[in-house]
Amino acid sequence: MARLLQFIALTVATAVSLSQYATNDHSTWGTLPSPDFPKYLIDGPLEDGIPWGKADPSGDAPLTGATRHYNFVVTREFKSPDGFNKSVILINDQFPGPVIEANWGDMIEVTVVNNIDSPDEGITLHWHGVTQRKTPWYDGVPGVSQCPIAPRGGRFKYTFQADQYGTGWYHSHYSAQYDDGLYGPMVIYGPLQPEISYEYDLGPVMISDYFHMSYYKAMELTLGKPPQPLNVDNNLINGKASYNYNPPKTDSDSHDGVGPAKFKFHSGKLHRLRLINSGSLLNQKFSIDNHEVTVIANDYIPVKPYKTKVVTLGPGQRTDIIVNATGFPTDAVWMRSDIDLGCIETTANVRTALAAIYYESADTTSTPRTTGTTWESNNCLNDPLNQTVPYYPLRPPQPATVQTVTVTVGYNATGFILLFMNNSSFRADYNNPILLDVKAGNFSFPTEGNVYNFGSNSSVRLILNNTYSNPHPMHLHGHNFWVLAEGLGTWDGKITNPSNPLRRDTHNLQPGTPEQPSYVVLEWTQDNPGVWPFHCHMSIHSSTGMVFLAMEQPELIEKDTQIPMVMAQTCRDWDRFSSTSFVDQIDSGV
Ligand SMILES: *[C@@H]1O[C@H](CO)[C@@H](O)[C@H](O)[C@H]1NC(C)=O
Ligand SMILES: *[C@@H]1O[C@H](CO)[C@@H](O)[C@H](O)[C@H]1NC(C)=O
Ligand SMILES: *[C@@H]1O[C@H](CO)[C@@H](O)[C@H](O)[C@H]1NC(C)=O
Ligand SMILES: *[C@@H]1O[C@H](CO)[C@@H](O)[C@H](O)[C@H]1NC(C)=O
Ligand SMILES: *[C@@H]1O[C@H](CO)[C@@H](O)[C@H](O)[C@H]1NC(C)=O
Ligand SMILES: *[C@@H]1O[C@H](CO)[C@@H](O)[C@H](O)[C@H]1NC(C)=O
Ligand SMILES: *[C@@H]1O[C@H](CO)[C@@H](O)[C@H](O)[C@H]1NC(C)=O
Ligand SMILES: *[C@@H]1O[C@H](CO)[C@@H](O)[C@H](O)[C@H]1NC(C)=O
Ligand SMILES: *[C@@H]1O[C@H](CO)[C@@H](O)[C@H](O)[C@H]1NC(C)=O
Ligand SMILES: [Cu+2]
Repeated sequence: MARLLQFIALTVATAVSLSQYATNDHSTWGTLPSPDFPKYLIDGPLEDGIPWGKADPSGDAPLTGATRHYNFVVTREFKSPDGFNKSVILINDQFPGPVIEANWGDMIEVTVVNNIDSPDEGITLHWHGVTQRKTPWYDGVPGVSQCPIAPRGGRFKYTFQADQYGTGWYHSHYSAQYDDGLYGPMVIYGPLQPEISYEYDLGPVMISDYFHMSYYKAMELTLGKPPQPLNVDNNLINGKASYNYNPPKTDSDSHDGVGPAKFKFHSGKLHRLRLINSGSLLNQKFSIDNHEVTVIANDYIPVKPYKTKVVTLGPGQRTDIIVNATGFPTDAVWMRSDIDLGCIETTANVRTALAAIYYESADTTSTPRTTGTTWESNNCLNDPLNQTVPYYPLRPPQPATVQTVTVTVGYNATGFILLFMNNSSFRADYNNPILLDVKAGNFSFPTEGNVYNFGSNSSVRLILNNTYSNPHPMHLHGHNFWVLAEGLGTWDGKITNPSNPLRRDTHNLQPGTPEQPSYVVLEWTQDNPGVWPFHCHMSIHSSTGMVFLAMEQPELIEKDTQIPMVMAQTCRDWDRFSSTSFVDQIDSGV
């Protein structure tokens, strides 16, 4: 299965023929000078020199008392991020969206206004990896935790604690809408492993596979009879790429030489980069030519630092790295991310996302001439479980309940090819969020809600059995899970690093077959009452139903939590909108 893939040197035009406004509007991601993010945000007196004080780095978030306010106005505009003119979604006129910054323990308040009107569509924002403890209402999943925010001025304020620290992102959870650009990064400052230090924080590096067609069109093809495989048109870094096919493609609606994202390195200094796979489909292999990188965190979990040349990122995953700028002051090198096409039947016009890194004395109008490193496709897995060890150990308990769920591909009653979890393909009801039903004491969920009631069990162990020949970056809301084991066939019951297994919020499950399924064994503690989606983060897979809802401590949701007024108001607004406009829910809805 593993194949040795050689990088092909790509020709990239140096001429920049489109303005920043034409490609990314007001966004400055990927332009020089590189941002230098702070180590923490200062406001008010600092306890012990840092806002989170003496909080245990592996414990619950402290309460800093600070609130970070953001206003997001969401619109649709024609932009040409890679030279191709497309209707994309902007936040505050930016593609991709602006950063949300907070210190660990702060409150974050984001007021979202949906000004989309061409065509009218709802939106939600999900804060990937934030556990939303005590605020399950603000998880941002339509039909699960809320009704969509109605178009033409609908407004919703999300309020939640920055209860994790490190690198994250937010994105729409409405259909596959984030493919059109409704996403952005989150940086939450917090404790750093004592042996780690760095001089510069270059901030988020968002890597996105990218379609020139709209997400809606992509879903139409995916849900066609028969389904059409998708072609990935480009691979963006911080919303930028050149659109120079090799051989060049003549396309009446495209321009040459938009130019890649740019970053600055300072020779001899250590730089932190916050890698995010914000794409919808493909596994990415990230590297920096002629440089080794040190991995310090996966998702929101710090790990024992280790060196590598290539970082693997499935959609939804993040990896924080430290890079020593060991080159000469005049050097220019490529940062690159290769699509791993080894385990999925998608085609791609562009395999490699490129961004230019210029050392302090390099000519920033020149094009780097470096070549990439080689990597081996390991069946779309992340790094081996025994290599990635959480820095702050946490031992999983004996599980209170163990469940197996099997992923299959099949037909629904009207003959569409969909994905099934234990024989049931998920579909959301935008007008009837399950969490609000639970709060109202209504437990008669529709079958296609795929609600698994784990009740008051203190912990859940899940064996996910995959018979489908695609990888799945599996993501659980509301939790970091332990990854106890992974493999092909039947789990032998052995746990990797039993006293401190890998933890994160998204993990790649490898492809399987009906004869030899692949599996991953996950576990989490039930310390967060809510209704938490567990789903594949590839948008075509969650859109075709590869989702279940882990219902946790429903009796506590019913009795102990205060539901904000805005939840019912948002549903009333959505009901009014959807009663007068046809809502074309083309897919599972999430
Ligand atoms: C992009 O396409 C839209 C719709 O066809 C058009 O109105 C707009 O002028 C185009 N923009 C550019 C830069 O070509
Ligand atoms: C970074 O690289 C420089 C050489 O360019 C070296 O002198 C320095 O010791 C390295 N720093 C670390 C922390 O490895
Ligand atoms: C991890 O496991 C693999 C396969 O069992 C083994 O070859 C490798 O040496 C192990 N690595 C570590 C760091 O223990
Ligand atoms: C999935 O199906 C298997 C086999 O029928 C069953 O044992 C298991 O309980 C089901 N999982 C859930 C969460 O209901
Ligand atoms: C089958 O799936 C398609 C596509 O999601 C959907 O439009 C159709 O309503 C589904 N049919 C049934 C009977 O659920
Ligand atoms: C799914 O349905 C098939 C056919 O009815 C049945 O054989 C199989 O056991 C079911 N699988 C699960 C996991 O429930
Ligand atoms: C309970 O929820 C179901 C499914 O969402 C809905 O059809 C039903 O009308 C609800 N019942 C009540 C009494 O609200
Ligand atoms: C524990 O979870 C199982 C499903 O996995 C459920 O059937 C059972 O009722 C739960 N137990 C309690 C005490 O909630
Ligand atoms: C996993 O899926 C395969 C293929 O459908 C099935 O034979 C096997 O029983 C499943 N394993 C479990 C533990 O459900
Ligand atoms: Cu998947």
